[in-house]
Amino acid sequence: MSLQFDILTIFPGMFPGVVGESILGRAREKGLYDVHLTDLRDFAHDRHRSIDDRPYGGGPGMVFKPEPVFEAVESVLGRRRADPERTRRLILTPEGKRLEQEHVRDLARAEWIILLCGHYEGFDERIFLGLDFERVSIGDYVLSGGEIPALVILDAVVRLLPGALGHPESSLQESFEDGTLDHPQYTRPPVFRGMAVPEVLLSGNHAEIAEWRRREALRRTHERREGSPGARPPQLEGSTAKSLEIESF
Ligand code: 6GU
Repeated sequence: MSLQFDILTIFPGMFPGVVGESILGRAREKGLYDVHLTDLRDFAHDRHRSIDDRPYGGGPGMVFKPEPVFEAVESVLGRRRADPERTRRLILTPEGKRLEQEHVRDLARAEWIILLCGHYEGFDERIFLGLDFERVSIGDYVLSGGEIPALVILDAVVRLLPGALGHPESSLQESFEDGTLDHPQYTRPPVFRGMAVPEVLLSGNHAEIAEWRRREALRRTHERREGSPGARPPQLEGSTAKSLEIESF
């Protein structure tokens, strides 16, 4: 059963390049998912195809009008049947709940994901009141629109679909899946410009390698995520990451 994305945007041209390449491109060729784009301007009511207007009460910027957005959403909803339990409606806005890997895992279980991309100063509030959408942000910084966040969600979700990655374990061993960042990786040569690969990785001792990787992952998580909003505290199991010695080259 393939996952269907519907993306509602005023910039449909931003999507085909990203969707056609790399893991997203291969997964789409394999039929693991598909994307349907809807141009919000097709639902404008005037000959200038305007979808935004000045805010009541004054102030800078423009606001998405309710009529084109409601009609575009209703048109998309009318086009297919899906289990409502497995249908997710997301509005991309910096005021949304910050996206985390746990949320991505949950989205990967859906059969239909509708992404509505915002712009300007935001949406007329009646869009939130009248349409049942979750507000999602991809982090605490401001982007010029919801298209790149929609692509971020698409990428994060599709790579979790069974068959999207070369090795089924790949997505389980990486950052965030167990609440920690990934450990350092090395490949050949063993010494590059005076920097040596840590001895333990060349030892062939799988237990010691696993232990080293676990320790390094915890240390990175501690150093880079401790105290930052949204970080999950690493499981330090008897030692503190700070007291671990820095491996030198
Ligand atoms: Cl979802 N939209 C915009 N415009 N900016 C953002 C964002 C979304 N998430 C983080 N910054």
